[in-house]
Amino acid sequence: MGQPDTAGKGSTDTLPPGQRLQRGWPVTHYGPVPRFKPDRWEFRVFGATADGDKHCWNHDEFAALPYDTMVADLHCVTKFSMLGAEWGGVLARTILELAPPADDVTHVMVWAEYGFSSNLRIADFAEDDRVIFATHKDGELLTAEHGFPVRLVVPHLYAWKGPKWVRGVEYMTADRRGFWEERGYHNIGDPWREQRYSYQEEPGDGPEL
Ligand SMILES: Nc1nc2c(c(=O)[nH]1)N[C@H]1C(S)=C(S)[C@@H](COP(=O)(O)O)O[C@H]1N2
Ligand SMILES: [Mo]
Repeated sequence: MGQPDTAGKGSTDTLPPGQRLQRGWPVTHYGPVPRFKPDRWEFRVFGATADGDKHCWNHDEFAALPYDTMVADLHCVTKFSMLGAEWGGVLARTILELAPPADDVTHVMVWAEYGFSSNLRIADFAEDDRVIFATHKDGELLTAEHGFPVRLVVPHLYAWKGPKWVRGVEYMTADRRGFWEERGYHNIGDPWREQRYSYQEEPGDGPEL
């Protein structure tokens, strides 16, 4: 994982190479902002689960899951960074406990509204104890443009690895590229190693394009 090793320590107060500090919090995404429909919303964990079953939470159930906070920085591959936000929500670790993956799971695909997706190695999802399905930032509910009701934050990877408007997690026994990873961004996306583009990938970093 990235350098320096910041797991559990919150903001690094330093910028990864090539990044600049952004004042405020810009909105960056592809496509329209989805409208939240509470009666149809569910958060699904599916694919290679340990028990072979799908696990689903409706919005009330998801909101009742254990709530944690953590501090993390956000680094957009287009070179702006935001430091030191406090995110609140459900840790990836909690989801992994409630809906465990099968032993042979190597990657996850995080799915969002409109088919947006991002793939992560299981270690990137599970081993940094700050990976969080955030519902809040700095104590306030997320706004629609920033991903309400749930967005993923993966502090040690570029921000596209954290979909806004998350609807589910697919456990996978082999790697597959998500939305941006198919469209020219790096399969792993470590900002400390400036893994921005897929042409920088080395053998083993990702499936054939
Ligand atoms: N669903 C979805 N999530 C997304 C994106 C997107 O296009 N669609 N863009 C990503 C990118 S590139 C960035 S930098 C962050 C930006 O989050 P923000 O708009 O809250 O700053 O969202 C990420 N999550
Ligand atoms: Mo981004």
